[in-house]
Formats: sequence, C-alpha cells, structure tokens
Amino acid sequence: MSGPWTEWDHVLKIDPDKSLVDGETFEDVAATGTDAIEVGGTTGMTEEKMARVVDACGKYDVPVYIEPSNPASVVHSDRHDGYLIPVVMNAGDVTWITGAHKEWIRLDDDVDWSRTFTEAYIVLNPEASVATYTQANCDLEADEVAAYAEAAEHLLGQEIVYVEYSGTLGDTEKVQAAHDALDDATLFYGGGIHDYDSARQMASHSDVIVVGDLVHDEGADAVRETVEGAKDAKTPVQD
Ligand code: 1GP
Repeated sequence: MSGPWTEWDHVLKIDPDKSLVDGETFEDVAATGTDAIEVGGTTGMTEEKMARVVDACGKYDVPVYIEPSNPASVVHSDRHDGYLIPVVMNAGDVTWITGAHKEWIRLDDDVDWSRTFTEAYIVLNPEASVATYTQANCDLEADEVAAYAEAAEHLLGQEIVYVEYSGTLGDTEKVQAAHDALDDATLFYGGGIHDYDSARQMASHSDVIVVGDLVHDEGADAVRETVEGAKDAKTPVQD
C-alpha cells in the first residue's frame, strides 16, 4: 500500500459551500503547512462550486483531492491530484455504499481510475448532516467500530479508513479501537479539531487528522496550529 496519504499527518478539508474568513485567500489556506487539501462537503454541493475551489487551490504547492459527496459534484481537472470517493460502512441507505457510485460510473464517461481512490467512512456523530444524509447507524460500541475498520481493510480492501465525527470531537476510545484494528490501512480522523491540543490529541489516536470547519470559522492561523499539533504528535519524544 503506497498511497501518498501514508506520508500525511494533516488534511485540510474545504467545503465549497462555505466561505473563507474575511480577508483570507486560498493562498493563505494552502500555506498552513497542511499535507493535502480535500475539497468536499455534504450539503449544497454543485460542480460549479467544486470547480471554483479546485481552480483556486490547485495553483499552490500542496496536493488537492476532490471528495465528491454525489455524482453531480465531480470535477475533472488537471488542477487536482485525484478523487477520494467516500464509501460509508455504516450507512443505512445503500446509496452511500454502492448506489451513488454505480450511478456516477454509469453516467460519467471520463472516470480516471488511475487517480481514483476510496475512503471507508465510519460516521459516528448522529447530529452531523452526513449522518442524516446517509442514515448512518452511529450507535456503535468501540468493538463495533473496530470491526467496521477491520472489515473495510480486509474484506473490502480499503486503504483509507475514516472515522468521522464531523462537528464534534470524537470518543478517543473508539478512534483508538479503529486504529488498533488496522494493519496497513491509514486511519483518518475528522471532527471538532479546533486548536493545537485537540489536534495533537486526535493525531495520537490516528494516522491523519482532518480539519474542516475551523478554516471557515477561524481561518488559516488556527489551522496552522492544528498542523503543528498533528506534527508534534508524530515526533518521537527525545530522552
Ligand atoms: C468533516 O471530518 C471533517 O468531514 C472535519 O470535521 O468540520 O468538525 O473539522 P470538522
């Protein structure tokens, strides 16, 4: 397994349906030190909004991946490095396991398989719009989260498992359970990271932290602190 994400500690997720803070540009956002930018959101997504952010972010020296939440928001462009396609392990509506994927492939003649990868989501915040949207069963014990992670890696061959608490800081026991369950797959954690400490904490229970709302609510300086937290969590302690 050799996807670029195996080298990442921090991903910044930009929601094309939300604005940057006043006075900030995508150049500021790209200069936060994040390892990669994901462009995607759950609600209000269109191809136009996606294309605008991809065009703006793709000019800088940081990899950009689109994360389309539905087939209508897929953008083909040389400005991004690839496609990270969510598969929701605990979705109640199978649309979000294989149905939307089938429709995308049926309707899109230009799928670029060489740059297309999947993320196996385990959605755990019932208040998040992604939970409502996918009708996810978020009422899971740590051993169930671990089993979903193991199923993703070993039954479905997923290289990325993504524990998603979008909007709130997650239960570290459950995140760690997913982490412990994986052999080679990379564990992404996202949800509620808002400062150095929360970034460092969640980075110590996962491989890659994903920071989303903070860039829209607080801006690039706050994101930079989370990059430092993630990097420090991965730095071996010197005796
Ligand atoms: C959302 O996991 C990401 O998909 C990040 O969550 O917006 O809560 O940072 P936040």
